[in-house]
Amino acid sequence: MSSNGKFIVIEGLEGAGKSTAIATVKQYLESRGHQVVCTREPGGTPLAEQLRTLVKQADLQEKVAPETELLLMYASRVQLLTNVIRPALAAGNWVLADRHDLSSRAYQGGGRQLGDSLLDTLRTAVLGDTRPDLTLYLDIDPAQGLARAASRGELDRIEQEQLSFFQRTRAKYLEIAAKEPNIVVIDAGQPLIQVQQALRQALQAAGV
Ligand code: T5A
Repeated sequence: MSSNGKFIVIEGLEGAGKSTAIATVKQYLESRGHQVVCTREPGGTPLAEQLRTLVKQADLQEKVAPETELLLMYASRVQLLTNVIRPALAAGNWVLADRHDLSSRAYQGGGRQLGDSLLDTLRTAVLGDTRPDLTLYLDIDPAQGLARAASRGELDRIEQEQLSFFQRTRAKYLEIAAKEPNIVVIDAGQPLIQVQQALRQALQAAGV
């Protein structure tokens, strides 16, 4: 927990509606007088954006090992935490993040089936005591989310994974959310207007 600004994260599978949710939450926070800094992961700094391009690249001529993928995500995250998130919180801004550490736990821990101990070691080393105050997880059936993502055009390397990968990822998201009280599950399969209402209710319930 930060004693200055607060750190809010939006999570979910591809096509869950994270970009749309960011706009809703940003407007809500700004209407309450908060200065909001938006981030995305992987990415959000010049080096981290290069890592994002690499990790999403679909036409690599080699297999990407799950551990490589995980380390690239955390390399990007260290840059963002160090150069953007911590300075913004310390300056009293609120940080609104499009994905953060929970994505690695769900995609690499659940989807890629990497062990908890590797994830826990990296999390401890990279995050320190910078943890989200609130995470809004947009839960969607993977087939529905991927259909939304596919309607926008070409799929990146991760989006080209089998449905079973996204089913494992979703199961991990839900498993973690059931255990951690600062993660709120929002049904993202509803019409947009209802998702937006659920987001505002979750923010109100959290006292934001
Ligand atoms: N990744 C990331 C990891 O594996 N590990 C990690 O640690 C991290 C940080 C990042 C990729 O990297 C992986 C996960 C990802 O594969 P990304 O671009 O950040 O990639 O994430 P995506 O999930 O691919 O982003 P998308 O843009 O696909 O998803 P969004 O933002 O959730 O979806 P959005 O808001 O653009 O909406 C998609 C479409 O659906 C419509 C929207 O209008 C849009 O057309 N829509 C709705 N339609 C009907 N009803 C609703 N309720 C709707 N909400 C949105």
